[in-house]
Amino acid sequence: MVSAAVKSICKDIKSLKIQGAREVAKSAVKALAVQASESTAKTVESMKGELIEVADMLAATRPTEPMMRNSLMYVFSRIKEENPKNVKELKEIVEKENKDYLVSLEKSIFAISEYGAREMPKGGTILIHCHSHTVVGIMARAHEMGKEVNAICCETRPKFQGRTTAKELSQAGVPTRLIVDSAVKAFIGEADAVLVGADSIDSVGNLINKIGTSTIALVAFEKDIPFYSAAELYKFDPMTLWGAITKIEERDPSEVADPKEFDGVEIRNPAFDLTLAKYITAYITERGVLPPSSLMGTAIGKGIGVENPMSK
Ligand code: RUB
Repeated sequence: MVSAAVKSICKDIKSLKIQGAREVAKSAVKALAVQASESTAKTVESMKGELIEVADMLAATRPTEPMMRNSLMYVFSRIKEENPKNVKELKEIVEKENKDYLVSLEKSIFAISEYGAREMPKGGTILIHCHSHTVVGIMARAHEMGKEVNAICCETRPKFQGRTTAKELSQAGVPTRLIVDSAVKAFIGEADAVLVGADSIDSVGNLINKIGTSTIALVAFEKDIPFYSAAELYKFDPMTLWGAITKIEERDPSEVADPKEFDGVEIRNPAFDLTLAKYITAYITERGVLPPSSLMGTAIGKGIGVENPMSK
């Protein structure tokens, strides 16, 4: 039986109470640990079945989140390697993996913040879209290093995650301006770099991130302004190695406007869009600053996606 606490985590991910790919992944791994600890299953097989059901539920909450899927897959691969003999051992493995995963996430955001902060130009104006914990980490570290960066945040319709970024950066001491998304072209001339997060990266280095990212990349390209994406290697989607096309999550129309007030109008609400690799200067990862063409090789080097999921 799926635990009530797990259902509540799924609800919070779906509603964006938990947002940003890394927080989503972190909560998903925690949900597995909660399920394991609360499980009353009597056999290893039945408990594995419960964990698979929970993993499927979690993965369905946000279809454009490979970091969540990669992280869950990692826990399952550890279970397979450890080959628990009884339910107690299985519970201990899942709990340990949850703890180790949190430590590894802390290490990776520390490294990304360090690499990213070094990459930011001294005294630079950085244009930011949406809310990414990784981007905030880089900007806060750059500020700490004395790089005197300042930020222009797009508010990010329809859910305004950019306002969260603006508040967090301002609290961290970074001089910050907030603009509406449609003002990007009016302000891009003031920017020295664009910095966004990443939800998914495909096998040719294309980026899938919050809707509006690809328009900003085009505008930046036209003005020759460097465009960076801050991304853990777990954002790489190994399914794209085998021909899968990244599914773009379409969210409820009511996030955009009340459908009752728009009789006969189809309201569309895609959450993400795809930015071609050619518009991306570099990905800032825990293994360093990488051009899009090196991302896949480095992710595979980390053990992500080496096995064809269709092969038995
Ligand atoms: C958030 C978003 C972020 C990435 C990266 O979208 O697009 O740029 O998830 O975030 P949403 P992080 O608000 O729909 O989740 O760096 O925190 O992983």
